[in-house]
Amino acid sequence: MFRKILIANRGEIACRVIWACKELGIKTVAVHSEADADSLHVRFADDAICIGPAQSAKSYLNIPAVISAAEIKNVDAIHPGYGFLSENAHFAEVCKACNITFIGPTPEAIRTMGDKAEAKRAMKKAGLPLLPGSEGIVQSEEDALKIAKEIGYPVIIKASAGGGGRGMRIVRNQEELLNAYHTAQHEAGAAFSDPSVYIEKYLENPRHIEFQILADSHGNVIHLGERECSIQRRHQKLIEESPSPLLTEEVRRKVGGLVVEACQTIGYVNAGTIEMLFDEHSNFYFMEMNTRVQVEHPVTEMVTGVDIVQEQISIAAGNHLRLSQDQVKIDGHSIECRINAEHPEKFTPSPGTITSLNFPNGPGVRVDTAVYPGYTVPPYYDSMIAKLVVHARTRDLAIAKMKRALDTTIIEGIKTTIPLHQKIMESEDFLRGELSTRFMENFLKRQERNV
Ligand code: MV4
Repeated sequence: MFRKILIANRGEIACRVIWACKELGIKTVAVHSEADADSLHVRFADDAICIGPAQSAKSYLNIPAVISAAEIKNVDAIHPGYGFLSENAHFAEVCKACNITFIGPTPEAIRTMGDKAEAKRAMKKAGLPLLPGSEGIVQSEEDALKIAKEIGYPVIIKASAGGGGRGMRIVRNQEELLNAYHTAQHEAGAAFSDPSVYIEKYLENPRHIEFQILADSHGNVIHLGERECSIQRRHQKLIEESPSPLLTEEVRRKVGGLVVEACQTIGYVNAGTIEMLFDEHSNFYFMEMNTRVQVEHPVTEMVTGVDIVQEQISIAAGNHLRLSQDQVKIDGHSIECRINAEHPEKFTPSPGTITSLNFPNGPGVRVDTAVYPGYTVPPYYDSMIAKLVVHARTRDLAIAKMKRALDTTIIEGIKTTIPLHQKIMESEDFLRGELSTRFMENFLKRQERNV
């Protein structure tokens, strides 16, 4: 096992990784920007080092600064968390060249999955179903017109270097296509310095369901079931749950088996998430693979009892998975609400000082956070300040517990998304488990009518 790990991240996920290291008996080194000197991850780590000014580009994204910190502190490995350098293939390569273990997949796997068109090609070859669409990137206007005509409208144009919904364009008829094609290319070029786009059939009302997998370096792969992530706004997830209210045990077993086989085929190692779209008939299609630990990993931990971050570390140290597929049992139901420092209606950031704070607790309640009373939420980073996670025997009981958890949370001094979550927990569609990617759109429309 490793002796000492550097955590190349901040906030709740840096704390989460430190929890795992402490339980595994591994020493930790925190890195922080000048704005984060008073952060909890700095307090909880055994050692800490400042790597630059507040701006992420000069600190948490600064590869030479992170690597220098790792060398100065003589660590064996780096855990990248999510965001920042976690899906940067070049960073994983630099770690390797410096004899530091990157806790994650190989640079090659990160690179393949980072190119969304390439990822689809690889996963199709490995046996996962795809939506009808272009094979790889669209090369010309003629190509775009021909593919769209073949698969039929509506279609969606996506940036190959994008992912998570940035730079997408829905096209409803041939007249709109070329305009959308050029706009999408332009946006992709500006945002990712890569104008490549691909086309696929647009599903009107799909569900976003993702499977968590774990793979060791000895060829063993397991899945930990799925997470339902359909409740999103501006392609930011708000609420996630596991299991999905839509999947039967039979479908879970079938899709789980397929994703495990696909990951075995491509030789994937470490934790990964297979994002799928499901239609109303439980047809499913591979969309993207995320090669990092995800924000919403706790709901999977709650229903399986598996510590995903500990497994990531153990796998990176060359150990075998600590459980087999038969030992994975999905027990009860878990829901996560992401609490953001935002105006709950306008969704604009609300940084500032937390003057009063109480988090819920009790059986089946987990809070992943890095804030404390008197903490000032800086304006430089993501606005998520806490994840409220509950676990209960059934979905209804989990919803009741989440309502109670939200009602007993106090965060004063800044605005948060708690009031929004409280309303969603009361909404008919949510209670019925009628979730789709249209959920928030419909919910917000109803809200407007009611005020
Ligand atoms: C789609 C889609 C419908 N058809 N792809 C991809 C990334 C995600 N953030 C949005 N994505 C979508 N891809 C096809 N072929 C619909 C969405 C989508 C969506 C997905 C999940 C949750 C909310 C969403 C809101 C709008 C669109």
